[in-house]
Parts: sequence; structure tokens; C-alpha cells
Amino acid sequence: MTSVCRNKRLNRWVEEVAALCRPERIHWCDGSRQEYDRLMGEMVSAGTAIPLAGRVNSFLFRSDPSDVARIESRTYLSTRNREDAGPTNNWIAPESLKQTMTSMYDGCMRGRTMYVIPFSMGPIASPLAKIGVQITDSPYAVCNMHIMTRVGERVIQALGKDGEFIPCLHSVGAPLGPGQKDVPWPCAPVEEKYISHFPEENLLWSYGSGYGGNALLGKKCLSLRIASSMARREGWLAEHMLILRLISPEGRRYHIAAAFPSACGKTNLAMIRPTISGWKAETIGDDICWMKIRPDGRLHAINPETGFFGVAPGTSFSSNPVAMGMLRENIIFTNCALTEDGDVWWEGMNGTPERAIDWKGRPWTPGRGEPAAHPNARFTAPAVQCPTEYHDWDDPEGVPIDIFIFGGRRSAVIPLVYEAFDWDHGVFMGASASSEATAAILDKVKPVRRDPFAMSPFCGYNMGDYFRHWLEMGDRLAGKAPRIFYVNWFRKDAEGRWLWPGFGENSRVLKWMCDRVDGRVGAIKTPIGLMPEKGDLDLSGLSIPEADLEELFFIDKDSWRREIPDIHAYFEQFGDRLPDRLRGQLRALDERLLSA
Ligand code: O2Y
Ligand code: MN
Repeated sequence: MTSVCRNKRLNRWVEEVAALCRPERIHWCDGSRQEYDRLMGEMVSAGTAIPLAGRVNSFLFRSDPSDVARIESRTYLSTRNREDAGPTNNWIAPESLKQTMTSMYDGCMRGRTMYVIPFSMGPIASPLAKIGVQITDSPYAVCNMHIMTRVGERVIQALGKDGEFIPCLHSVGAPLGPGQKDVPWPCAPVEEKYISHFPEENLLWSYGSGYGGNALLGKKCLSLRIASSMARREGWLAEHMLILRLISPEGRRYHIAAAFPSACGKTNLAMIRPTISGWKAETIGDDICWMKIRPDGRLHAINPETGFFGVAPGTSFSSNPVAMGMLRENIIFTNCALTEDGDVWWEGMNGTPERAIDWKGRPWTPGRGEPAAHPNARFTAPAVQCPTEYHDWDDPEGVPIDIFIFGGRRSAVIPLVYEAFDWDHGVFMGASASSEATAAILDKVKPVRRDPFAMSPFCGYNMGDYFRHWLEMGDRLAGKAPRIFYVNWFRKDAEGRWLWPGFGENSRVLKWMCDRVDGRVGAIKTPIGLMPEKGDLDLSGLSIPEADLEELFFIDKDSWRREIPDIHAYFEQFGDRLPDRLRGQLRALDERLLSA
């Protein structure tokens, strides 16, 4: 850092943290290429990062086997009143949590460097952006933050003397004694990990994990949990949504924001290559979407991130050629397998190597019975490298949203696509969204889980209040509200065969939505919502049997009625925080199904 930070609150906080955590040295990050290269070089020398011969300026990291994913059971929302966190969050009272964690932070950075990372989520000076400062003792977190956020001096300048920032304190929780040799992936045991959010103070404390969402605090912690709570107070939306621009052959641009739980192909949809002639798509974001009502009365969105932290397994030239094109250089890979020629590999990538080194560093051959890459292995990639990246990246105004999509993975019951009758019905569709557990997150107790707005693990306040906030945003947007749709790409026939080809062909469904927005097509009114009229879904060049199409759109009223008690039980856990308007929506659905 060449210039001096003049922000008094930030300087005081850095001094306080240093006094508590007692690092050997402090480094203020400037976000420069030299800084990134120097830290990577140090991690290579320490044996933590493996340079890849197969990809330019790219590195492989192997985490500790106990530190491989976000850990919901160790993620806390700490509010003065338990009810304000709601039934879907783990809660500990702030005084108690702070006391526990302060004693853990005491001396936790001994023998390590404490990095101060000033970062902006969103274009600096955008009315939609927020500034955070992460303090961390993990150089891996610093390099990932370089890719995922806007880091450096520009942020310090934007902060000025008394600008607001969100303090994000992170430690891997592994102090080094004098002369003690470090391990490749320092972290604390699971029961000592805490990923804590104090939304009433806009404050984040994370301890004990160096992995993904637990350590890159700009992502889930700030941009979803803390931001969703700020958004409610300030009247905007912070959502777990991809953002996509679809361009028609005539050049009309449609902006789509879509929420799906994990394992529903969110990154693939964000990077879609439309198969319908003349249509193009641009990727604006694959995970997080911040939206504000702007002076034109419409909801404008930005992706606050600058990179993709994507799941590697399953990514291939067939499932996501755009992502594969993005991964050629400047990538951080975590927990992938290493091939003999110095490249990375994972299950589901095209081809299988004869042998490799697995994510735990052991020799691996196909058929060994264990995957070579961890199922949650990741790539961290700069968004500017995405071949379908949109070009208004730094536009402070963001893009006006035309369409919201909710969805989940359901092999039965839910049709390919339907549209909400109105905003309240759309909010009900988002609030009752459900998905089947996959092998990666197998939930033996409950194969179908409610994951409203795909925000279950990320809502920084009581979910009942969150539903109310969405309803109120609709009231404010009135006639300028985006249209709302629900999709299910995953319906199967009785033999377990997918009924819909998915991937690029999903553009056909998106096109129908665009046609609806511009009034080019009508729709059939059904008990669950509005569905395409025969012939309105563009199926040219596809040969889907008529019977499959019927099944894709079939509404089995009895199966739908069996969903009602489950939705009711889910809703009622929010008690008096659940808006009556949603109770009314559930009753209305039941009545429509009964009378149909
Ligand atoms: O496992 C982690 O730490 C990352 S989780 C994640 C990463 C990128 C995008 N989405 C997610 C998620 O869990 O929704
Ligand atoms: Mn996500």
C-alpha cells in the first residue's frame, strides 16, 4: 500500500485486531498484480500452491480434508432477539458469541502475516455498491479476494476520512509457535470453526476455516447474509441469483435474474449458449444479484463480484463450454486432481486420465472407488475471462431486470415452466420453491427440501420478514415489477429418463418468457399458474415426442394437493412473522386445485 489510510475508524479497527490477534507483521493489500504474484510465489515455495504446467499462471491448492465446504452447522446469525434470526438460522446471543470468539482470536495470528484487504462489492462509487475490509491471516484468501472482488487503493480512496465499511475479520485459527513449521492448509478442527454474522452491527467474524464461503468473506457472508439484512432496512434486494442478458435477433435486450438451490445448474444457465437461431446470451453473474429501484421506477441489478467461484466436477466442454474456455489461465483450483502432465482433472470433465494424484495428494487410478477430485472442488476465475462476459461490467447503474425465475430439481410433479398470475403469486412461488437432495447433499430424512428463493442458508434475518420485504418491494414497483416464472429442467418419465434436454435448449423456455414480457404470446390459465399455449414454445429442430411434451407440462392435481400440507408446515414455522398474503396464496392454490 503506497498511500496512507486516513479512515480513522478503519485505522482504529486494524490496531485493535492486531493487538488481539498478535500477528508477526501487517500488510495492507493494494490489489496489484505484483502483490498477487508475490503471494502466490510464497505459497509455491511453502508447498501450499502447486503451479500447473498445463495452464498459464494457474495453481492448485489442496485443503485439509476437514475443511472442504461451507459448514452450515457452524454458521451463526447473532441478533439481540432470537426471533429476528428466525427458525432457519443457527442463533447465539451476541455477547456470548463475541466472548467465545474473542478468546479464540486472542493470539490466533502469532507467527503469521495479518493482511488488510480493502474491497468493494460492485463498481466503486455505484449507488448499488458496498465497501468491506477483510482482515485475514490467509494468503490464499487474499489471492481469491483479488479475483472475486475489487481490491486495493481505489477502495481506500473511496473510503476517505469517514466513509462507511463492513469489517470482516477472518483467521484460519492456527497460530505458529516460535520456529514451528506451517502445514499446507492451516485450519482449526470443525468444532472450533465459527462463521458468525452480526447483522445489527454490519459485522462479520469468521474463525477456523480457510475454505470458500467461510473465508472469502465478500461472498456469502457479506454479499448475502449481511447485505440481505441491510437491503431490508434500506429498501433494496440482495439475492442468491444469477444475472443473464438475453439478446433477440432484433437486438432487444432482456435481463433475467434467477434463483436455484445448489446442484440445479445455475452456473451452466448463467453461461448458456442459446440453441435458438439468432439469440445470444451474456453472463452478468452466476451467484449474487443486488437490486435497487432506480429513478426510472425499475429494479436495476448488479453482480457485486468480479469472479466465479464455481464447482469444478461436472464442468465439461459438453455441459459448460463457456466455463471451460474461461479456465485456461489465471485460475486458482482447489481440491481438483493433478494429472501426470501437470494439469487439473475432475469427475465429469471430458476424458479420464489413466492415473492422477487425487485431491488428498495420493496416487489415483480410475475405478479406485473414490473420486479423484473432491465433489466440492472449485475454480476461482476472473469474470473478464468469461467468453460470454457482458461488456458494461463497470456500469454503476446496473441492468434493468425484466424477468425473475425460481426453480428447483424435481423429478416429478413440477412442470417445465409456468408463470405467476401476479407479483404476490410469484412471491409465493419463490417462497415455496423446493428441490430434491442430490448425491452431493444427500438428505436421507427429507428427499425434497423447501429452499425459498434459494436463500435458506443465506438469509441474514427471519425468513418470514424476508417474504414480507419481497411483497413490499412489489407494492413499490407496481406496474414496473419484473414478471415471475418457475422452471423445472429435471422432470423425468416413469423409467427415470429426463424429459427435457436442458443446457442450451433451455433458451427455448427463456425465449417464451421474453415473448410473454413483450405480449407476443398468450398463455393458458391453470390452477398453478400460466403455461405456454400449444406451439408457443419454440421447439424447431428438436424432436421431443408428443407424449414427452404432454408429460413435461402435465399437472397432476392429486400430487399437487399433496404438496399443500408440506408447504403449510414449512410456512407456519414462521408463526406471526409469515405475511397473511402468503397464507392467502396457499389457500387460493388449494381452492384452484379443488375446483379445477
Ligand atoms: O462450499 C463453499 O464454500 C462454497 S459454496 C458456493 C460457492 C459459490 C457459489 N455458490 C455457493 C453456494 O453454496 O451456493
Ligand atoms: Mn451460490
